[in-house]
Amino acid sequence: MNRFRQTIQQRVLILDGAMGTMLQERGLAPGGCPEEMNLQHPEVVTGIHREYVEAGADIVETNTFGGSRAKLAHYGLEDRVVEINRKAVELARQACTPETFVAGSVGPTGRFLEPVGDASFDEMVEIFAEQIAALADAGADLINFETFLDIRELRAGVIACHDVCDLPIIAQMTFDDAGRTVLGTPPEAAAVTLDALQVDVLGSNCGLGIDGIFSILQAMRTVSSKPLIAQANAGLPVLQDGETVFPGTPEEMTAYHSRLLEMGARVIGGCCGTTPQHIRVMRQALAGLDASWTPPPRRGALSSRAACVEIGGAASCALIGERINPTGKKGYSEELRSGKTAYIRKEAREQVAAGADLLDLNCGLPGIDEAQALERAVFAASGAVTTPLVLDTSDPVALERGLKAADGKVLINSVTGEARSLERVLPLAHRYGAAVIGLTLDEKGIPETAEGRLEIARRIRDAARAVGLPDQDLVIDCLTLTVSAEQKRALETLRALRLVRDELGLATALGVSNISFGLPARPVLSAAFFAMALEAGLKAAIINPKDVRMMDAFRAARVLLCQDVRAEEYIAHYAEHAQIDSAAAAPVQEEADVFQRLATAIIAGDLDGIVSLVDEALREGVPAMQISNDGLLPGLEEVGRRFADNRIFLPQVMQSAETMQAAFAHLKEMLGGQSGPSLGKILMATVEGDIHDIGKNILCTLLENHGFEVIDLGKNVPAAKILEVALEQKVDAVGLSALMTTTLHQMDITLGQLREAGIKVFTMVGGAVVTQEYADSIGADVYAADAMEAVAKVKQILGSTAKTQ
Ligand code: THG
Repeated sequence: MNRFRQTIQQRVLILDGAMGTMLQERGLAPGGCPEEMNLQHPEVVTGIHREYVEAGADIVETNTFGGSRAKLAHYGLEDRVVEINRKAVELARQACTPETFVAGSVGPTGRFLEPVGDASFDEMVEIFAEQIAALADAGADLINFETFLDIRELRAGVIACHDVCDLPIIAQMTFDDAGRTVLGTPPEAAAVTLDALQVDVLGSNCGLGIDGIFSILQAMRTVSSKPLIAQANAGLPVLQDGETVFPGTPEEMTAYHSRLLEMGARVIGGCCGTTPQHIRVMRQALAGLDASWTPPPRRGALSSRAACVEIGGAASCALIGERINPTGKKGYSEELRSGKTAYIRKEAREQVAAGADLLDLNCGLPGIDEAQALERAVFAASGAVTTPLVLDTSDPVALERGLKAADGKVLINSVTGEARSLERVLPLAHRYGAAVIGLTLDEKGIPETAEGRLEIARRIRDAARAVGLPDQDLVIDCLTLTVSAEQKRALETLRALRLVRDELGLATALGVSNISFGLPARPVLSAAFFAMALEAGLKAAIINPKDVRMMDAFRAARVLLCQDVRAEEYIAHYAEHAQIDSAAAAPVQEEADVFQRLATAIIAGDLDGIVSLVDEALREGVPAMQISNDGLLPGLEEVGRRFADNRIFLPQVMQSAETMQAAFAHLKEMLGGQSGPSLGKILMATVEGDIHDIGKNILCTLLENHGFEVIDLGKNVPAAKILEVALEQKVDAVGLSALMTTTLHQMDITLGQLREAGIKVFTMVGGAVVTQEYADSIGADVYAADAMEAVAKVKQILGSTAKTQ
């Protein structure tokens, strides 16, 4: 194995500091070409390298940051690329010990790519290839891409590097304090894109101090399992007496070392303002730290310039908008012929607004230059939205043009099990850092059975592994065939989804709407099939997100499959006054007094935080009774009001109730098992013959939360049993629930028996089929439409009467 790759597995390496600022300090190259110093003042450059090596740097960087043809052209040096880069490696090597690594530094070209600028992608690749080949030929141990702002330019650089050598690659972008590069890329999107391009180490240099770089790496770590690099500036530059000064002390720069190591930073260096003294202290700080690190599991994801989307694994099914496809669309077809892009931009925006996570781009139309059309489509869609793209083409030439035009990691749609397709498409996916949809068909067509499709999926998987594509970057399309032709095929497709998931552990995709070709009311059928496919584990769905039925099916299925936790997204979308109450979601303010914070925690359903909050109140000397009355209960009352106003819904009420229960349980424990004074004793039961108890259980929980003692007799409870317990326990109230019309009369019977036995308790009835009229007709004291209303009414009545009994 390569020495650098082996070494970063074993220990953390220190990379030297700032060539640029060091040269400036020596009064060299002010306004001139820093790289020319390699030729004019070689001893100064080597001297700087030597200072860093003596201070303990494991890696020194060549003085070639601006050593590309495009950059050197500013000084008329464009024909001396090889000479300057070769010399730079030699100068660095002269300062090295046998263990020291020489990293060839490569910076941006200063040119802009089409369509914004005039450089084509191929030209950009050539510019980088020339410089990197020179560095590699001269014996650099690795290549360090630094200070990139344009992710697409960096893509070109990394691809060029793979083209000309096998050297390990470090790839770094520079972010501002808002967490994006100047051209709009956040660290997550950068990491997904670079990870797919098979760099060895990724991270961030310059722009920020170590605290800022640390946050950037944290964000990168959420999506990538690669080793990381931190190359922070020595603090943020300040102007002192007309001079730029980097104020960060060596000690400040080492304060993050242990956290960086834990996160998997395997190279730590400095950027502007980092002196040999900084490197010396960093080296010492590293000595005592545990350098072992196990990479986290890989995750599947796609990216654009400005965003990334997880795919497969625990992620929700990704919705791929299908509408940029000329099938059956005359307007778009005409546009493809005339080279316009208005339809693409409009559909991109509308599909994303409707909920698309990814956009499928299909430009396949007979008689047009598909490569040019796909390139244009990629530029148009990338300009209109930030959604990652899916390139839908069977033409490898068009595919490659699209891959060059893309800013991030795209999904190729698609490769098949045919040898010819595998040979042409998979190497493109690998070279351009893309994921691939694999269609389960081959030279013999589409297998009838799910097992046949599984076999092809396995073959595609093996071929993908052979070119170095990880399983996470493969999505298997089990193929939707129209159900109107052969009805049993739909079930076979669904079975194939499960097989591919369970046998191969791969993510699956479907062109869902194909199911309904040739039948009326297509969305009806497509939506039902979609829901079934989601249950079978579908991870990417090519659909029309503007079709309300499809999105309805999606949101509903996510609730039923427990993917939309507490149905929050469902509620946010369908509730009349939409959005979950923002106050409930707002973080608890530190300044608020403990009672307000208790109330807010109950409203927000903060199950994780409530116990420590109760402890805090107890520590402040607040009596348990007051914690309950002035903190918890006002919170729960607010929950009731919001529920009544349709601002929140049952899942949130239950979350608040659980939080309340946790608070009470803890209070009780702290008080040595005593409960507080009860507001009254309530017997609760679902009547005989009825086995529904959800509503009753909710009410029991809420009543307990509000300080009542509840005796819950459960469901299917005979009148005699209710009578017996009511007498024995001397309850203050009896609450009865029924959810079926067939069991409603049991309420009448039970209340009748209570009256006959002379038990004068307060009675309450409720349940789906119960109405105020019915409650009146059987002589119940109170009817409540839901649990919250029941609590309010019970409190009103028992709150005053219970105490006098
Ligand atoms: N698997 C994969 N990719 C695919 C498919 C697949 N790409 C293409 C297709 N199938 C998915 N995309 C579409 C796009 C449009 C339609 C269906 C699937 C469609 N068009 C209507 C028609 O042809 O009548 C026009 C509708 C309109 O005008 O809105 O239905 O299976 N990997």
